[in-house]
Amino acid sequence: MIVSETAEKIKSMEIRGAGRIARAVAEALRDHALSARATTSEAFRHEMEQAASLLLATRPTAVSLPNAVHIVMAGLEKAMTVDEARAGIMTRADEFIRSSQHAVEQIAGFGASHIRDGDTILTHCNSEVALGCIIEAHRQGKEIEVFATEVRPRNQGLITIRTLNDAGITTNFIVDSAVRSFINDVDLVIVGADAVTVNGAVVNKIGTAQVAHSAREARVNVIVAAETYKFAPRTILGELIRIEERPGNEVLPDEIAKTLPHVTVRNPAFDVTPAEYIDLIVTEKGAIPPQMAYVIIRDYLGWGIDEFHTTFGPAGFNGE
Ligand code: RI2
Repeated sequence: MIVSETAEKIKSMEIRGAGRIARAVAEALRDHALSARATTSEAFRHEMEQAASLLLATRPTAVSLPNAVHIVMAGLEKAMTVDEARAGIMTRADEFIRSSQHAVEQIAGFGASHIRDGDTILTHCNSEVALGCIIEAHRQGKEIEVFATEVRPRNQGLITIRTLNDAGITTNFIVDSAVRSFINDVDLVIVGADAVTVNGAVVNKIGTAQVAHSAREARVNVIVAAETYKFAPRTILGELIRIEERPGNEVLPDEIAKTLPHVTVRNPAFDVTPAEYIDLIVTEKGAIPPQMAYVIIRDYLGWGIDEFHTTFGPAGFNGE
């Protein structure tokens, strides 16, 4: 797929979910490298950087996006010729896609072991990795039941209940505001993540913080399923994750909004759940307490602070 097409689909959320976005970006950069016409390595690098900028500008919150760009673009390092640069990008993109898919499978295995026979699980939004854990537990023969939220305004809960239904898992579909009413029937909350900061806070679909708060009050454990490339290295430098605010007409149709001149619709797509509301983050490298997020950034993303400045400039890495 051409880069502008992928960028458009990410913006419109036709391609959505932090992991899927990351793989789509890697694929777009790979295809761009393959079709680039540049005849000098400088021109090739410039073309790739333009493509990367277009992709980085699509959605600001899921850190899997700039992380995937960073990982793939590192294929340009040390390349002397166009052929070497092209091969570098393509190899890194293929490796990223493969390891991302593998991570989803590994997390499913680790996450499933935290689900007991007879558990009722609540999930919010549509997370490939969180659902992977639930489906794997079911596949292992555990009797489980799920509560899935609707997820206003984009209704990603509909994708979740379709997936759970197709897997043959007994599921209760509830409106977002019913979480408090059912939390005492729930044994475990499992959600995904768009970003994990250095202090272990989790940025995920709007409403996750309320779910975690209810769970905390009811003494229900909260597990976050997140690949290591959803951890945000630049938060070490004090950079904050930008929360995407989407158009108001996703919440209230324009025809109604225009009759209400004193009303402004606010539509943040994500919120921040503090580390103390989270019991465990399950990554493909194993489960960690959220307070150990720094170790994941240091040991598995492996990026020193110097690298932020050399590869993308002081602030360019986050697409801002
Ligand atoms: P996986 C989604 O964002 C949801 O917030 C979900 O929890 C998160 O990405 C992670 O998804 P959106 O794209 O990578 O629906 O686990 O705004 O699939």
